[in-house]
Amino acid sequence: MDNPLTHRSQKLARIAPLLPRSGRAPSLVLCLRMLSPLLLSLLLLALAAPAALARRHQDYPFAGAYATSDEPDTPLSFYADHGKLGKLILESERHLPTALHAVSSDTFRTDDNAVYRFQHLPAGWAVTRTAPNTEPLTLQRIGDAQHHLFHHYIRTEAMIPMRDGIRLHAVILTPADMHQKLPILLTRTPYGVAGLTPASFVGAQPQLARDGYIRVEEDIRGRYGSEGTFRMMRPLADHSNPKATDESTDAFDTVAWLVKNLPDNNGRVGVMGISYPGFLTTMAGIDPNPAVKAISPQAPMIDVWRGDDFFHNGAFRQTYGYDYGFMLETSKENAQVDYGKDSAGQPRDGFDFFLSRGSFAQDVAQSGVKQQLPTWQDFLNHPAYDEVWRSRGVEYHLNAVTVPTLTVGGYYDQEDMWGPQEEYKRLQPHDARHQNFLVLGPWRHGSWSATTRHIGALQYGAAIGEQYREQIEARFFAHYLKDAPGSNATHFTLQNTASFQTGSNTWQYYPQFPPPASRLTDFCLGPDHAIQPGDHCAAGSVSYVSDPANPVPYRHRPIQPTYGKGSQWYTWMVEDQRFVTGRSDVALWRMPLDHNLTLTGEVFADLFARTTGSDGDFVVKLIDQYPDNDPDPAMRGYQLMTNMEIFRGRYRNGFDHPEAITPGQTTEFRWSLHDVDHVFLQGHTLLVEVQSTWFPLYDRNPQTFVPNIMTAPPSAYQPATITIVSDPTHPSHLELPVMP
Ligand code: PG9
Repeated sequence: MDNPLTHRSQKLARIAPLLPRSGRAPSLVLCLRMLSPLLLSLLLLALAAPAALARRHQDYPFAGAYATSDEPDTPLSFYADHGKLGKLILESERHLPTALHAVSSDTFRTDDNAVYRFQHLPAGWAVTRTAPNTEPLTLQRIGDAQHHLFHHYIRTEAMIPMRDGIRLHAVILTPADMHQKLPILLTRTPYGVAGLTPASFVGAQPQLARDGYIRVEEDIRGRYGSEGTFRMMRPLADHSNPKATDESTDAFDTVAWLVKNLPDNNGRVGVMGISYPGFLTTMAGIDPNPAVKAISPQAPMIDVWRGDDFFHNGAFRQTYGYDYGFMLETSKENAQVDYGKDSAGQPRDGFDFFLSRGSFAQDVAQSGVKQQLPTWQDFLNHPAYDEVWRSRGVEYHLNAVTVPTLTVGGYYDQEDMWGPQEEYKRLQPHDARHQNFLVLGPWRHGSWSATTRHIGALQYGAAIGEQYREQIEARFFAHYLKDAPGSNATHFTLQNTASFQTGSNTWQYYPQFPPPASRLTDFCLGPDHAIQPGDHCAAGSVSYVSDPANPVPYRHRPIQPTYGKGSQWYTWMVEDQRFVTGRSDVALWRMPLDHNLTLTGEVFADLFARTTGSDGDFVVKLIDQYPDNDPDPAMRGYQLMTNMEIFRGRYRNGFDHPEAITPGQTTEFRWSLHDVDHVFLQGHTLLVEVQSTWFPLYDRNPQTFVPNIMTAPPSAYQPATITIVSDPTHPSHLELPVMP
């Protein structure tokens, strides 16, 4: 898309040589003689401009900056453009100035059919935006229009040869208005790069676009415009074989080609990406090309069996595995899964969709997909942690900080929360040169790149996405990549970890994560549903019946396809748990707080449990219950999860060898609920919930041991009574990282 600001400055540059160069001002008559009739008319137009300007401003009494109260830091600005015959221009930090089409005096349309309608309300001007497939949004006028700096990026494409002759498709944006050598910023992705334009770069990464980089995005093997065959999370090849290829060697070859072929690059390359592209970024840092000087893996998937997208501790993520496999492998381009319609003709609730089918083998059989999808086949044939999954585990290769690494993760990442935490932990012992950095915040998957002030009902009280992007990410890349880094780079001072702590709603900076002061402290799940600090647990037990025919939903129903229209997937981890608390199959323990309790570090669950079944799942949720008189009406009584995780009982003695549980025998299960940085405030209540289903996020454990749950017959699914035991020899407890 054109950048009108750049065009204006180019026109000025063309006129400039006609203006007198001497210091003395020429007479007006001489000047008029020098001018051609065309220039003369331009001059007369300019002299008349103030009157015209005033008139145009009157035409748009609503001109100004508009924002929602939720996100006041990212306003949209509307103003008259005098160079475009007074057209109304829309601009924001993320939106190149664009002329709108007038539909009426108060309604305007963009080229892609978003409609803006202005209204004067008692509180002032407001604008309502309506667009195809999105909810209408109303923004209030908060001040004068704001203007931003936009570089003039030129877009080109390339097919980049790899060492085995396969060519990968890339889109390249080069700033035409910057006259120094610039670094390259590369993202590799399976999601398609054809949509990369100057406008999309500004839209996705306004700070980096403003700082000026040669921006490159590349389709990985077998996806979109690239040649070759796609392989989901392609394992690392043997790098001693010069012909072997993987995502690491493809990154290496791409960087070599870019540095050699792109004019005016400064020989330094940064690699970044979120999620799958985050994993690809981590891969670019393994045996990296020497030109790679900084990487930022953001929400990287590190091990899809142990803690990221497809399984957690062996429990299969049924909706995600089904939907994502369909999306990536039924076509070379993204495909959208559909759960069909219910008997009333409404979109079918995913809860019913998966419950009616039973096991994952039934999902595959009834999917209507004719070809065998490789990843679905892997799920069916490799339910345990065997070589198929282990070979894809990136953690085993993270034994050197090869380049400065800024890992970013969300405490509420619904897809890859484990990956960034694990990547940082694996690299930290190798960080002799202080180049391993971590940023954690209460974000959902990748949302540090978009939203700023809130997630669901939870308000951060600050524009933390914006703060991260400006003060950490942009400075990190400028510091390590730019020749003349300017103010951005000189301010990159992150000591090791930045974490936005919820509860106190403050940024905290630690020399490492968890900080040295954090102490793992036991809290017993005691009798009478009470949580007791200390490791001497009083005797007692809590039982519940878990019935696979009536599983506990993991989020409010109806459940839409993961990335489908209106999907509530993105924020399910911050949903108010009151919708399941009180169910007879959800066990609950409480501890009212008469002081602030700050937890910073990793949380563990250590349960001693009996079941009448021969297999079973255990879900533990750590919850901050807000008081009924909380100052924020939306949070009164709210049950906010801070940590949550599942464990599939059959894997208690090793992920690679599933074993039946002996019915009636008290057995220990211990697993991580991941990192936290949260202040449970005085007056709040600490809750712990234990349940044995979390559906359909996780497939149901039949609770009768079968060799492969993916193909479990209907008869295997049986109710079981589960008892969480507490006594001095079986101290069911949580280990919480308490700060002094
Ligand atoms: N969570 C997605 C993904 C990453 C890696 C493997 C599979 C899925 C993603 O957002 O890219």
